[in-house]
Amino acid sequence: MRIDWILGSALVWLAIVATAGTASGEGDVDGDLVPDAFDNCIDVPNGPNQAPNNQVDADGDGYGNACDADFDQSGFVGLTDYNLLWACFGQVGACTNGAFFPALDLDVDGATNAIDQAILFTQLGNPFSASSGLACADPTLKTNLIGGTDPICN
Ligand SMILES: [Ca+2]
Ligand SMILES: [Ca+2]
Ligand SMILES: [Ca+2]
Ligand SMILES: [Ca+2]
Repeated sequence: MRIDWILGSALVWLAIVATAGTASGEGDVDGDLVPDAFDNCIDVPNGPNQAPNNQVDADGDGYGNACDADFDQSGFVGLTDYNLLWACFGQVGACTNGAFFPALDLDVDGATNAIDQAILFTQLGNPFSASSGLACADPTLKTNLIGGTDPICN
């Protein structure tokens, strides 16, 4: 009888721990109102309270603009990415070369400018390391829009 009681208590305790674990798994690390499991930039606020940058992922690779300065999908944020941004620097909307490239607009304010450059600088010279809660976001499967490949996540 006493063994049954202990076993029952243990099961109740396990249920409580499991519930707590589930709750923490549905957290929102960056506090942007998008649960981590659905957040395409887990560590960077880019949710409804950062409108218009609400999970915008212009190149469709599963990583939101807010954390994705790897424009050429090379797995590294380097000089090529910087040059792509610089080619459109100061432009509002479409670039003068006709290649509207909204992925360059990291803060999604409609312009490619010093704000976007500053965000890129925080990632420059490093392997792409953003975290996304989306299952389709795989750095080895990033899509090369420059080469014309269709997006894989949007
Ligand atoms: Ca986020
Ligand atoms: Ca992206
Ligand atoms: Ca790159
Ligand atoms: Ca911008």
